Amino acid sequence: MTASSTKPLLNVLAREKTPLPPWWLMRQAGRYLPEYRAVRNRIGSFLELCLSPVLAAELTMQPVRRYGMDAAILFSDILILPYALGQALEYRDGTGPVLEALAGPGDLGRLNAVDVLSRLAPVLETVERVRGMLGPRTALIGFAGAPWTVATYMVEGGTSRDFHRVKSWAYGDPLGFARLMEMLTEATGELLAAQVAAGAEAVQLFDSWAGVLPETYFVRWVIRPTARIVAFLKDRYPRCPVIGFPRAAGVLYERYVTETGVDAVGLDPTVPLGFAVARLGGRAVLQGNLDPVLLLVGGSSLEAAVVEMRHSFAATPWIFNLGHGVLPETPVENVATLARLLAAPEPG
Ligand code: 1CP
Repeated sequence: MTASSTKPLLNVLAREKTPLPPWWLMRQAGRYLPEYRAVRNRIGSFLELCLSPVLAAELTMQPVRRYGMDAAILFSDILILPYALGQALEYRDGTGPVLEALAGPGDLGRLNAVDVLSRLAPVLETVERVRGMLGPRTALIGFAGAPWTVATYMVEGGTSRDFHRVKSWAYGDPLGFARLMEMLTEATGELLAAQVAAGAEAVQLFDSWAGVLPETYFVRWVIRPTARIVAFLKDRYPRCPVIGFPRAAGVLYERYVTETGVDAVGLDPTVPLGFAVARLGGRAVLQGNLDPVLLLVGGSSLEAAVVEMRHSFAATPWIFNLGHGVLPETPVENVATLARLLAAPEPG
């Protein structure tokens, strides 16, 4: 991959050296920003926000305007795909997303993959709008949930503690579950390709619940669908970098990186920096992995962690990020401090 662009994020994704680590934050748009809360309070429904291109583009730009991150990430949600497949979805304050749960293969008839992209036209319009709003140094990242993580929400009906419904289906009826996963794998590839066609310059696959599966099932439901999506995208857009985020995958990060073909890998906060550099850095660009609570706490703990990361990752292509999303309670001034720490020519 050859980038040499004006955008540091794309250069690092092509394994080029940059004077400073490029950075962005998962969930960089959201409740910690007063300007987000102002829009959110005005528009009652989160789903409506995701499907309003003018507002969603504005929300995508908010953190970039305030802090100058090296990337904007499309304002949308991973559950927009089940919604577009026809599954009832609601976001409730306090509880999070609530979906009309799929109990088994008999419920697959409720889903319709045929017109998914036309139902997601507003999301693609948001991508186009944001591309027209960004400066020459800022890259636009598109995203989707990885099939396993999206399936957990579709089968559990929301966030889960033990994943017993989705695991019971996946382990007990692998052929029936494969039909759901096939549908998600195809639709996710199409959605990401459409985002690239609309102007996304890199894409991230969020597999937030990758870490709950034993190895056999991790290979089947995390690695294989991801590898298929990466191959599909590379076939259509060979130069578009793919970032995979198999959160909490532990030592299985290594198989994920070797077997999926992702260009870059998002590290959760528990991945030791030495392990990441030695075992993953040769194969994939590293991204991560500050504990979001350190950003919330700020002060000397935040500074020490950033200094340690900059030293540990100095010799490897690396994108600074959190190891998971920004917490809503994070003080806005801590993010400004982080931006200053990352802009200092010497790590400290
Ligand atoms: O204002 C509100 O109440 C909505 C809060 C919110 C926001 C701002 C949700 C609900 N989603 C989002 C946006 C979002 N979600 C983005 C936008 C871009 C950005 O990062 O700034 C992205 C990339 C996501 C991805 C997402 N949604 C993930 C993967 C990342 C992760 O956090 O693990 C997941 C799991 C979701 C599902 C989701 N969406 C929203 C909630 C409350 C949840 C459930 C989270 C859970 O199960 O714990």
